[in-house]
Amino acid sequence: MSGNLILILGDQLSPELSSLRQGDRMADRVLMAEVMAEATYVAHHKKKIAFVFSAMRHFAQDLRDDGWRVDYVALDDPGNTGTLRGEVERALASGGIDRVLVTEPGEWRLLDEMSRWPGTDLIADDRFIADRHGFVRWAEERKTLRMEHFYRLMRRKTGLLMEGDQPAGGRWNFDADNRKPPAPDMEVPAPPRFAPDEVTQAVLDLVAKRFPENFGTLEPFGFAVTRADAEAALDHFIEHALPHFGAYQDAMVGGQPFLFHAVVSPYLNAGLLDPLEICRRVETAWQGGWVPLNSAEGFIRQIIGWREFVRAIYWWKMPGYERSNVLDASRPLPWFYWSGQTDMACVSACVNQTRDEAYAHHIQRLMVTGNFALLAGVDPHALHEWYLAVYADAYEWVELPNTVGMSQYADGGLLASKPYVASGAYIDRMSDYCGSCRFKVKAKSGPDACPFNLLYWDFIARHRTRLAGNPRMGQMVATWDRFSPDRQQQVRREAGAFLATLDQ
Ligand code: FAD
Ligand code: DLZ
Repeated sequence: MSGNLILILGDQLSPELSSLRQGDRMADRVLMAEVMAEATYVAHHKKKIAFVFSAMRHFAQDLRDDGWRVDYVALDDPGNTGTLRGEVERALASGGIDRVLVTEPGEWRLLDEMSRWPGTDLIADDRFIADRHGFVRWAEERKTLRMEHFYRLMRRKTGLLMEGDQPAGGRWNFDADNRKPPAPDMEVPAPPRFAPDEVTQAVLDLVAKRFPENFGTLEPFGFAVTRADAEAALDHFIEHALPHFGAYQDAMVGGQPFLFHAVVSPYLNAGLLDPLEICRRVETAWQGGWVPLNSAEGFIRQIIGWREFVRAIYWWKMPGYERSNVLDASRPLPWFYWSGQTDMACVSACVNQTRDEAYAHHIQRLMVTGNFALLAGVDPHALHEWYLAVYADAYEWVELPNTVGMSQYADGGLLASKPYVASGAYIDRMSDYCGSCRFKVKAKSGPDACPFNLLYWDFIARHRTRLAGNPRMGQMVATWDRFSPDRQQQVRREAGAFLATLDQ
């Protein structure tokens, strides 16, 4: 008897996956494979590899329990060829296979490769709300792209937080009520941690043995690796953290890596949770009076707005987007992005937390590590490889546009309407990092000046011509222009001296 081979990748762990929906439990075989090519195309954080392998192993068992015949190739299995192509060829060599079915992979490099595999059908990945082909038609009709316009379409398409054709509460966006600095007495709920079972423990041993030099602390390991546990994590978030999510979305507190964030991106991106289901549960919590509208709306916007928007841009602009560099930034990534050893307390805290948790929340990524790299002129491609490696939720379709577009302005403003740069004052307002820093956030120049202060004005000066033409940056350029020549020279000299220390 013959049938198809359904190849399922490490971020396709969804029972309703399009390839499974086309398959037949009786005739077809599922193939899942841990391969060195995927585990090493960037030097992933140890926790990320452990999360993906353990979630894959649990999902394979779920499929078996559901009546599928699953061939699972573990990394240490004798004969493992090391590549997805090699594993598919091995399966084909055993005979009885008509076609290979794969839901389209989330990264362009794999889609490009698989589109050249013989006998292979690539099936659209419909776990997203926006149709990426439809997005291109929509985008090409406009002069400028703004997420807010796209988001309104997604609200109308899903009906989330809608009252007829109008947004619930009379506004599309409640960010004016958000972005509060951390309150000194706020109580922060810890997200649940899941003790490793035997399957996860075997994976932890494997990762410790095979990837000893990779960045990151492997244990304690507390990620959910099953759908049931991912749902428990979501429930915990909705009950304990979501009510404060909106207000403190941009806050940063030393020793509190998660604050009121959901910490669901690894589960969502691997397929353990479904974006629309998450949003419907959040909407229900708002309807039940459990969650204020500013939190529910802010959260839903991240998922049906930003997450979908960056994915659509990725597929529209790939290949080529990964080499965007309109600001000609070329500095190598400073070593402290790996070691955490820098006197800048904010950068050190974010890198150390990243090392320990394979997690940082959005503002830590955007306004600390991203902001510093942009101000310092770090090569966006080197930074992209860092973000892709160090976070448990990182896949190129979501990481690359966030890094190259949103954080580094390397696409010239396609994704973000202005460069996300800020001086130390922003970090001081939104965090408690500066209190313990050896630099003085209030000092604008001199040996104790916060490097973000020096680099901010140096950045404005270096890119003055481009920024002067941006309506959201013109005021800062005008402020720089009003600095006395002596002050301008001092800032540039001190910024240059600081930047030189990065290259040593
Ligand atoms: P919450 O703050 O609780 O938000 C809820 C959900 O909204 C997230 O789980 C995520 O699915 C979605 N979301 C929020 N912001 C974004 C966004 N900008 N883009 C896409 N989805 C968003 N997110 C990833 O999933 N993978 C990445 O590799 C990734 N790389 C990033 C790199 C940079 C430089 C920046 C600035 C952001 C990046 N993000 C990435 C977006 C965001 O930082 C994470 O989605 C978020 O921190 C995940 O934590 P959370 O689940 O607690 O999110
Ligand atoms: C991230 C990852 C890792 C570390 N390992 C594997 C693997 O061994 N096998 C696999 O099928 N998938 C893995 N993944 C996820 C893939 O890299 C992901 O499917 C592609 O990057 C497409 O998004």
